[in-house]
Amino acid sequence: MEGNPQAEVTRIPEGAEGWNGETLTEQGATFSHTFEVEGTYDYYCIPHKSLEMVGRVVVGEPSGLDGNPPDGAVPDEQATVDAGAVSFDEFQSG
Ligand SMILES: [Cu+2]
Repeated sequence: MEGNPQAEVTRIPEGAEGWNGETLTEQGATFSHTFEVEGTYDYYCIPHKSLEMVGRVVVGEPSGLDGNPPDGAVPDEQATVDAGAVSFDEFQSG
């Protein structure tokens, strides 16, 4: 897949490929992506990027990403690993 022309910065591991899920319109719909390269991936929802709908996935060992992407705040890499999963509500209250 080619890079995302809307991305201000690309924060995925070196050698990893970007991805783009289709727009899900039905309640309960799902999308899956298999991460092939270890490291930290910061991503966002294209239509809601301006509302800071962003997220972070850590696969295996963190990449050492520092700070937040320009689109919004994401949980610390180690906190993400320690928690196993961090929901938006947990992140907001934590
Ligand atoms: Cu969204």
